Amino acid sequence: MKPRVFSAMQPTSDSLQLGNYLGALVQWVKLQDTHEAIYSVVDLHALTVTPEPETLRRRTRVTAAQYLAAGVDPERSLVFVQSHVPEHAELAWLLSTYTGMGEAGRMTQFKDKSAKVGEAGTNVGLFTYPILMAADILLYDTDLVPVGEDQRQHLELSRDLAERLNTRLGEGSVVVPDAHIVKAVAKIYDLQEPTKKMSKTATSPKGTIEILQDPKQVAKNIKSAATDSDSVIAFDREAKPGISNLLTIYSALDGRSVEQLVADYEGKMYGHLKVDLADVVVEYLTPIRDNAMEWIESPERLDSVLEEGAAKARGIAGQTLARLYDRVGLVPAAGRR
Ligand code: ATP
Ligand code: LTN
Repeated sequence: MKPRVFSAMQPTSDSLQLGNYLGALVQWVKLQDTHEAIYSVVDLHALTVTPEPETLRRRTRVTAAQYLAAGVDPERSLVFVQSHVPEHAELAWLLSTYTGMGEAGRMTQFKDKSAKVGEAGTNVGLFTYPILMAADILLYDTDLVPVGEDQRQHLELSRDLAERLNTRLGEGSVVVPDAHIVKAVAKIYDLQEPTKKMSKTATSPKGTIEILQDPKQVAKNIKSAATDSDSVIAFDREAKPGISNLLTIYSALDGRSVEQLVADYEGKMYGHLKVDLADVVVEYLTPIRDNAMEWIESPERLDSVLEEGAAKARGIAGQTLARLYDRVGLVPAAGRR
């Protein structure tokens, strides 16, 4: 039997951004060759930012379309919407009773996001978000979770919870998952503020490269990326974050190593590199965007992939939840596996 991989993204935007793609999605596609893969659009997580209902529905489908367009193959992998598998919310409740207040309170993403919206705008769902994420992972006896660097702490919590369940409820309760974080692309930075991570929900759209964006805008954003005032093309994360980020993106898409790119651009100006990189990115994203549009324009085909994915996911999730409900001492419900 192949080891299992699980990962997910929130439908919080009308397009994924290049960091989602390079940090996570590229790995998702690769891992299909060696793993049994399960990928979800986590709409319940997205509720923590209280989206408009129609917006959330649209973004859920658009996010799934981008998984498929990027190369997630529904013949080999399961793709489904989190809320279609009710076991996620059920296991999250169980896990919340195994999570310490202090433990949950240490999550830096909660601290950052709640600081941004202020106490009045912060809901309890934002606080328990990492517990729902642990439920997503543990339901599928997941071995490997491909994510970007920002998810490392959440993954640690999932591992701690898994180990705790195995200690308290007996070995074999759940599989302890490993994070799969590819260092070179684990954190793609904002083009305008290259010390902050690129994000779908960034305040300045000029700092983001969106997968579904108009190619002209993509090129414009790259050409106006913030770089330092000297003009030597070199990789130095601390001293030259802007150009280093562009080199990282360039290398990931073009196949040349960062060292090779630095050698190839010796004596050239930042402008040269930006113009070339804009071409590379546009050329790379065009077929993905076209493919995503095809999926978006055939919602029945997309929904049928999601329906089949959810049915199969429920089969696995139901077994895990039944095992854990039994081990914690719940009386089995009639008709429940
Ligand atoms: P939001 O702005 O809604 O927080 P996001 O753009 O940060 O969204 P997520 O849905 O939180 O995206 O992340 C989906 C996946 O993409 C995760 O595995 C995450 O680690 C990865 N990821 C997100 N941003 C980056 C980035 N800038 N570089 C590398 N990986 C990233
Ligand atoms: N929190 C993740 C999204 C996410 C996830 C998961 C990732 C929810 N559940 C399970 C991997 C495995 C994020 O990227 N913000």
